[in-house]
Amino acid sequence: MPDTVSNHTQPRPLSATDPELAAIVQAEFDRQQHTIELIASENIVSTPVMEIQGSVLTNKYAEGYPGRRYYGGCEEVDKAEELAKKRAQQLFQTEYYVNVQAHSGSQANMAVFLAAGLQQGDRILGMSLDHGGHLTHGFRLNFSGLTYEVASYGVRESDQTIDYDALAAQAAEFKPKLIIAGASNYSRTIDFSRFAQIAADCGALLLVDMAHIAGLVAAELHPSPFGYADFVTTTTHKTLRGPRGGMIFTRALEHHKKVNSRVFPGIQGGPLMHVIAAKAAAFGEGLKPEYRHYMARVQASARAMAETFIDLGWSVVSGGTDNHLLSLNVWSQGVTGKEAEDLLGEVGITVNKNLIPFDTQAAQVGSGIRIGTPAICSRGFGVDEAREVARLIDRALKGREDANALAQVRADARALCDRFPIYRSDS
Ligand code: DSN
Repeated sequence: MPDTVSNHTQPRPLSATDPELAAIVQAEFDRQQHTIELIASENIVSTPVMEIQGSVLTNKYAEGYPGRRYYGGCEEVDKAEELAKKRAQQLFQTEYYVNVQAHSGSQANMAVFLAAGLQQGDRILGMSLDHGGHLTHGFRLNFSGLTYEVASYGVRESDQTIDYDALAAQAAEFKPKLIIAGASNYSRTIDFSRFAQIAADCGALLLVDMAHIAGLVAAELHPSPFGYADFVTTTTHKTLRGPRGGMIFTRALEHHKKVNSRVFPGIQGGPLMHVIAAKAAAFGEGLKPEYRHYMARVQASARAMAETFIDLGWSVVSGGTDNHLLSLNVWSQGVTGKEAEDLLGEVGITVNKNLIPFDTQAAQVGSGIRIGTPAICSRGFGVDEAREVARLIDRALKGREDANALAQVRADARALCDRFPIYRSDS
């Protein structure tokens, strides 16, 4: 039938327009509402961040940068992008230049590699994925590993922390053009001043990818990379509790100009203006004292979980945590990472399996699980609840052969979630 009169912008519930998708969204909401979310890179955004991403800003094309767009009608989205940039600088107390258009952390890093002038086959030095690094820091199947010649550094076997002396020797020998600091599964404080010295000594540029710890940096609970790094990248959806996306800071104006042109038109087209505005909203929330309290709770809760696991006889990689995550060596009690991930999923606790340093298991199995506290703390958990979650994990893994014990853990996990609902209508 020809569509001559209908106006599809008039509000109608999704359940009426697309019941199939409405059911998927509802089921995902129920999953998040009733499970304990411990994936360290996830979080639960505020209602303003959620609302802005679903706003009319999603309709706007705005290739280019504020004041220099390739489309008309960009006056309002220009203001949103400028606000995001200004708040980003305020949040990290920095005068570094900032690009808030990167669609993701991977694209932020790709733009930096291009802006740093790396040519195919040039050398980069990043943390090994097996030791807690990140795909875009040189993993052989990622663009970074496929394009550049990569050397990887790792942690010391004795204490499972970064071996800066070995790193310095490796950098002096390998002579990379770019050194990357930052990780996705490393629970200890990173010494950016040492990284900067090592980079200076071998003539490399320094990229700090602070994606995991950005919230701790903003809250001054982890030393800042600003003042040390040539480039700082981050995602905006992990500890920063914003929309999914990336962002790039640069110390030098020359690098900033290159980053801008490598992001657009280099690797991206139109920026996601609804996401950029939601980034501004998240950074605004990050500037409030409540956010600092939240991040302190995230850090204290991770510490409390690590202590509880150790008290219960488990081994924690590096013996504890300084940040928002810990890496639990489940193989220390005869459970593989995959078994633990699957088993915990069945009792309503979501984690991801991970390799631990010097792991002997295959990557798809792993000896560890990564546990992060940002999402549980966003729904209101604190140190007491975090300890309770550690005890639930302990009960599930140790009681894995006992269906009654597992059923009890599932009921207790659900009851804990019920005490801290997300997106309540009365909040
Ligand atoms: N994949 C992300 C993580 O889980 O840490 C990193 O980008």
